[in-house]
Amino acid sequence: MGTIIMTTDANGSSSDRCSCPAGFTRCAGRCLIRLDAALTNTEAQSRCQQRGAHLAVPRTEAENQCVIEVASRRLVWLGVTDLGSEGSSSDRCSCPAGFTRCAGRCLVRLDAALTNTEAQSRCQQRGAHLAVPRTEAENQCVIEVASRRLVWLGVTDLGSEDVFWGVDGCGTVPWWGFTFPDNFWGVEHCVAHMLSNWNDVDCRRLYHPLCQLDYCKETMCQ
Ligand SMILES: [Ca+2]
Repeated sequence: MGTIIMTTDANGSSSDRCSCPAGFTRCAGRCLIRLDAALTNTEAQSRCQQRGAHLAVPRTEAENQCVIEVASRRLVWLGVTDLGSEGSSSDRCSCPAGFTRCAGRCLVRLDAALTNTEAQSRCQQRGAHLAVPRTEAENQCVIEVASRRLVWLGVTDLGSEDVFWGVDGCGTVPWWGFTFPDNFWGVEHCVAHMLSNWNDVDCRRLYHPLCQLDYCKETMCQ
């Protein structure tokens, strides 16, 4: 028996920044992998969480086809149980250890001070990406988890000057501070979250990564 795990931070767009971690297959906007160990359901879920993922929960016909493909005729665990209440299913919308669940996202602030590229890479090692808040509630979550530190967000205008885009391949809803973005000295193409606002800054500055997992998203650019 194998297991399937899935993360939701890939996206159907053509952006090459929107890719799956090594070993995962990208399918219908998800990242899937079947692990070869034969495990109980609890062990399987735990193994997925170690990779920043969770047992797969297909919600569309396309996603179910992806599971069939990646399962490759093996018996696999899905992340659906009625352990919470007999007869009802739950997809265990929970966050991995260390992450805070807020507004349907899982967020964690890492303590290292890193460049934007290093910070994104550190998040990807946990199956996550730099945070891209899109609603007032999500911005409040960022403020809370950042806890008055300067943190990197997953938003840049590296693709096209002054067109700020999420590293998850989706557009953004900005919370710029007064007079920002100003592209100061012509080198500010990354976004840091400072107190409650966004500021465009040089990508080489050193801030804390604020990583986000999108466990409970129903659609990719929600
Ligand atoms: Ca810029």
